[in-house]
Amino acid sequence: MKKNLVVIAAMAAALCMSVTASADEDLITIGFAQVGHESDWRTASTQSCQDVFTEENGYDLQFVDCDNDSATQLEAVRNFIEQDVDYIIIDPIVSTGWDEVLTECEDAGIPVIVIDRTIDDSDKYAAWVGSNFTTEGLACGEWLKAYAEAKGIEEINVLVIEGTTGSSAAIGRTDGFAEIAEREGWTILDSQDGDFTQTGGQEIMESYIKSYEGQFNVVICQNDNEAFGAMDAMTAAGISYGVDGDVILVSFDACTAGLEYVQSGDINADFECNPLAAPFVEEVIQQLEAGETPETVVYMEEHWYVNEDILESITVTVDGEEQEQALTVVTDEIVEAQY
Ligand code: GYE
Repeated sequence: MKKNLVVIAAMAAALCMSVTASADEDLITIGFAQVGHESDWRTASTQSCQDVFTEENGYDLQFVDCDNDSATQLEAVRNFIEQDVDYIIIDPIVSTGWDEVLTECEDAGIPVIVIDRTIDDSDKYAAWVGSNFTTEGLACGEWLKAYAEAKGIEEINVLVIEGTTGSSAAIGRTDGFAEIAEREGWTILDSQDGDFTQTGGQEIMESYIKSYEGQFNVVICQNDNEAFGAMDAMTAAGISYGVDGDVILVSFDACTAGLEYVQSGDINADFECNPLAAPFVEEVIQQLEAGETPETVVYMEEHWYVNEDILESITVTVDGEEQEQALTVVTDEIVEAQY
């Protein structure tokens, strides 16, 4: 009797294992080489993928936080090839140095989907889902022009705190803004890398204050976390900023905390970059699964947020085409609904 029980238990265990194994085999395996954990934006981006690519939804997600290190990111992709995952998602820390490893993915027959930042030296991927960072930089410049006019501010002396050097997000935002600054004859006193972090933003702002105190009236931070650091540095130095301050403070991302500062008037304007790409990536994967050809370029929808109701919209010219977009005054509902 005892012996039989043991046999039954063993059979049950074997059955159970084979059920799990076949369920696992049905899952689509995805390797995701994420940039790191440098910002609120990044946390929201990671969460978006972890929410969508769950076992319940039919996925097995292998997640690697590359801690803003390009070598780690290349290694992560190569490990995914070795594991023979079904798809690889890459958010490229920097925009170059990709062709070799993407060729290896192609040779292994693993489709790559790029999200957020772009890869600029290879086209060996199935699709890209993200934002137009140059448009964001242009929008920031056009807004500043219209805002300064509305406020009667004639001289514009800017300090820029850039994002990670070599990332397409920093390149696009820098170039877009610089195009308007040049057209308008503004002075960009300095433009340095704050690495998209709060500490980076604070350190760069502290050194800017030492070098340029009294000479600047605009600070452009290329993400919210840098803006929080810059605010701390300016507060400590007794420099006022925001809607009632001496310095116009502008940011990108528009995550919850950033929007709270727009609402309180500490940040004048925040140009959204939408991190919730995973549902669109899933669509691409499902199309590939069905043997269909997905859209190769998918842009996220985003808003431009302000504190004051003095301008209605901004028009930017992207690749010779005019695009008008409304400015949105931040409300409690908007803050609550944001990531
Ligand atoms: O703006 C920043 C993050 O690549 C668009 O990376 C993204 C940027 C985002 O660290 O907060």
